[in-house]
Amino acid sequence: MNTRIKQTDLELIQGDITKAEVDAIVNAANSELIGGGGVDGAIRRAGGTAIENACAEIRRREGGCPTGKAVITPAGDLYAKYVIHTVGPVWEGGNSAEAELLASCYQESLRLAVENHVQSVAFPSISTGVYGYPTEKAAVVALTTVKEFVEQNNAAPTTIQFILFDEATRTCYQDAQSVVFAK
Ligand code: AR6
Repeated sequence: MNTRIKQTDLELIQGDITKAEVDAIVNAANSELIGGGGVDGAIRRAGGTAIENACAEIRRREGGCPTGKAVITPAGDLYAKYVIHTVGPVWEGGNSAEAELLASCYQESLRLAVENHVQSVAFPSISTGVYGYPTEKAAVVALTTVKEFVEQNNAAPTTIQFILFDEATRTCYQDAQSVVFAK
């Protein structure tokens, strides 16, 4: 399902983000930038050592990446040119600024995309795996934040994809899309 916001096509797709034919893919990383499971493991396996080498350099230089922030590295063997690593919040019940931190992940990732002249970017569903953020809530935050960013930034990427791994996640994002774009 596609939605157009100003110059940007917003696409919800079910699939594997490592296969995305875009300029940059976003990784749901951890603060240490040390390879984990889920989408992080898949991206690092498919991208090869260039990603780990660049993450190691950021660890040495900056100590990692705080929750809600993002860093950018090359994408090694992937089709994409860049991986934008962002660190989502761990779900702790909803009263620990999880929504603000999750929104910040999308904002900071898109800010880095613009800075690096990225025209097309693909996001996974950040925080809704190992980090336990309820997917129906995360989907509303994700789509609202992306919509607002595009409305406020003329240089926003012209294609923004959400690549959702399973059908349940895709359904949550489609439902959220109906709510967010009905406003
Ligand atoms: N393509 C697209 N989405 C995927 C893929 C894939 N290849 N593989 C998994 N997903 P998670 P988090 C979905 O756990 O909750 C890691 O260990 C998955 O089904 O990857 O932010 C990191 O190192 C889910 O919908 O990320 C961190 O320690 C979504 O991606 C921690 O997990 C996010 O699930 C981050 O946890």
